Amino acid sequence: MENLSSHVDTETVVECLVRDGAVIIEHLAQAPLLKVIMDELRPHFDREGARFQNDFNGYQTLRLGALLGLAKHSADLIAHPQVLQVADAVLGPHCECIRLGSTTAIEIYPGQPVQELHEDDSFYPMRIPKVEFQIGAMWALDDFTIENGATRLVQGSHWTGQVTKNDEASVISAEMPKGSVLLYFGSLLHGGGANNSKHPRAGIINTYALGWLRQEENQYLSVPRELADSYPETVRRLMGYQAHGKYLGMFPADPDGRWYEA
Ligand SMILES: O=C(O)CCC(=O)C(=O)O
Repeated sequence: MENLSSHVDTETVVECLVRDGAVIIEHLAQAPLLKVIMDELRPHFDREGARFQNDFNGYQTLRLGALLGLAKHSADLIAHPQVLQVADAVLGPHCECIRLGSTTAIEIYPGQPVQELHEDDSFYPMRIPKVEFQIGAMWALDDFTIENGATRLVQGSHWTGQVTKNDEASVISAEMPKGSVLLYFGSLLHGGGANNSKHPRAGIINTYALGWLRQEENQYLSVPRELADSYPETVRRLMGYQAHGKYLGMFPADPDGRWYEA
């Protein structure tokens, strides 16, 4: 898997992603933005983060979902232009527009063992040859190291890739500096690493899916309408306030006026 610089062109990122199922772009977000987001998340993590603990998520891990309802500045990562360009390039040929799937903040504490390897898109009950349904963008809010639980993955294990699945021997760790983003296909085997350090490791995973698929998180019911309306148009469209093509999800206030064309 490649660790690319933030000056890389979209074509190169896509090439690596399609080949390996995952790719890192380093230093794409600046420290002040990450701090603001973490400050917004902190009270929610402390109040609610443990509610999501279970065998899969871990018992030494705090999690939060539906981030647009909790941390306004998470929108800057969700609608990061370089990430959206990659998502559009990969998913765009198979849909009219892409949509946000889920938004999850994950803080892995010391003592957390490895998470089971899994595919993020396994709730979709079928596959279409040569089509990836989803891309994940894992933002490092701290440096990600093998010691503190960097995301583990099986390079090439994606649906359109080459590697036989469940190959624990070929697991690699997505080590990356704070502010970097790991882009990976929804069908790629991956999971959180064990945190053997003395400090928590925080990250945010935003997923993007083909626009005609049901979104993993229901943005309409998770984010109050006034708050949704306060986001820039790109974010609102990603949330689903936009029909897919002329008919799917049509509604009177469609930003392209398609309700009246239907
Ligand atoms: O925290 C991580 O590094 C990955 C977490 C993950 O893949 C998940 O919870 O679905």
